[in-house]
Amino acid sequence: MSAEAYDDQNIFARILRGELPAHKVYEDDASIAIMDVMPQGTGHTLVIPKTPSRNLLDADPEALANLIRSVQTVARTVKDAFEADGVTIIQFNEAAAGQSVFHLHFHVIPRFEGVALRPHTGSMEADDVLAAGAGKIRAALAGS
Ligand code: DGP
Repeated sequence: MSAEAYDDQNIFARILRGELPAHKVYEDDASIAIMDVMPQGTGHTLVIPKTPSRNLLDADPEALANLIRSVQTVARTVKDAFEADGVTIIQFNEAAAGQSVFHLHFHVIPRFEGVALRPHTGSMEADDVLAAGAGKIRAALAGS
């Protein structure tokens, strides 16, 4: 397999197939959003397309266009849900750039004045904290 091939055994592909659990907060025809288990900040959410691609570089442009709409929806929702001052969007392409799961995804991270991001792929968050955050996002989506 070449370094740039898509491997359908990656963690997000398995979550999309329902083979692994996740705190899912959003779903539409093209994407899901789940809580990141190693959050860089409160409410760190991942938006993941259902269409397989390794990252942005090999993604179908139409799928990307659909995905960015979901990213905007989730960004607006998490900003409201956590009463954040801003939202950081991050997306890594290949290991050299910091990518560790090779299925395209966007990081959506609520930001608060004076609060720095925690390290990328740092420590695992407690499951009850993730569940509570997911509940807030679902409630905000239901109210929007
Ligand atoms: P990256 O590929 O570098 O953009 O980061 C992948 C992110 O995915 C990282 O923030 C940690 C997170 N992550 C890794 N494994 C899992 C998992 O099994 N479930 C969830 N929800 N997130 C994961």
